[in-house]
Amino acid sequence: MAGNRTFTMIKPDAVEKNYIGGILKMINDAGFKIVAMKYTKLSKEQAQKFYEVHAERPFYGELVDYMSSGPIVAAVLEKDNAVEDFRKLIGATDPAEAAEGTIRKSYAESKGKNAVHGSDSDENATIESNFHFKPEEIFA
Ligand code: IDP
Ligand code: MG
Repeated sequence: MAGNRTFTMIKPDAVEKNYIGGILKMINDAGFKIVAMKYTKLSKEQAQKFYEVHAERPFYGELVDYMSSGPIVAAVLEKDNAVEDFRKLIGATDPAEAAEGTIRKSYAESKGKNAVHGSDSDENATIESNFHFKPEEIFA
């Protein structure tokens, strides 16, 4: 059975452009409840660890530099079928390929600077939520 939580970050490009409010509105309007949220900044070491699964990919260095370049918003979201439904809401990695009405179509500028992160499995949603939040910081 699919889990009911996912993890997101509003990435530095979207924070810089004052898109936090617009993105959170799309998230709420799509039926997700925010159960934890933090305005924070990743150190280079934290970004390296968070994106460790991509360490062998050619864009890893660029991704780590970018994700540690400015503040982000990290959040845990709750909804039935959260992981799959949130991936649909954010759209394709490359905004040029993202469907109308998705967050990346509305707010992302490029495949790298793509406005939001969304977990790709229930297992990773738990790992990524635990990376940013202690259990007592999540209020369901
Ligand atoms: P996802 O965020 O849609 O799950 P992934 O393939 O998991 O996409 O890649 C993680 C992140 O790495 C992307 O969101 C994006 O910020 C960055 N990224 C992916 N592909 C590229 C690329 O070709 N060039 C630069 N950055 C990339
Ligand atoms: Mg991914």
